[in-house]
Amino acid sequence: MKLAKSQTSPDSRNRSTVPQPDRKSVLLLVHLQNDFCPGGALAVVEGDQVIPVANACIRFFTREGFSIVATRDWHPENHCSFQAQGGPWHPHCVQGSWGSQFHPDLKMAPGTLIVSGATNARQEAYSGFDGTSLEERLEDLEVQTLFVIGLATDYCVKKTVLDACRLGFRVVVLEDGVRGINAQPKDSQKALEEMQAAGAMIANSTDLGIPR
Ligand code: VGL
Ligand code: ZN
Repeated sequence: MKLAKSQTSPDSRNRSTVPQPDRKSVLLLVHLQNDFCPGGALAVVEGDQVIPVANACIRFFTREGFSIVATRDWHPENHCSFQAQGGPWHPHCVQGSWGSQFHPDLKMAPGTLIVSGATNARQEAYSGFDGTSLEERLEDLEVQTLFVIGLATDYCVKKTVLDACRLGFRVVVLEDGVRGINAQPKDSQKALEEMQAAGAMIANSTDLGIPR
């Protein structure tokens, strides 16, 4: 029997080209912390809108028994990233502060591995791999593919994804699950293009067949 063309929706066609999560995948949640959401010290416009996307992915990865890792920006209060020390940013994500806590609507799953970054006061660190055990932890889990959600697209998401590509991981950035600072209006778009040029795939959480 011949199938009518209309039986292949654009959505299902796209889905087949996006890697689907499996046992060797990890959901990587980058800096879903209060200070990067509206009301926070370094608020990203619509930063909180990625939380429901993250929650849908968390539910799916948890149900399937796949790994989840959450990075957090975790600065000592005298960090070189802050203006008082000559850095570019207002103080944010100071260890233990309200702003450093994960967004209250984030449904963090038990067993989520938390990786704290930028803990060395004298060193800026935007990538989750920089000065952390993230690479070793992913290797322990035999991870091949990273599905990435988080804040901010043009800083920590970008640097983390570029490192992951360089380290040989397959990387899928979920575009509906990231938002950027956009100090310059097109920074987030440029960041996505840079990540794609480095080998990352840009997809949508709806490409993963995750129920919403
Ligand atoms: C970030 C600026 C300063 C980020 C962290 O998470 O993208 N941006 N610290
Ligand atoms: Zn920071």
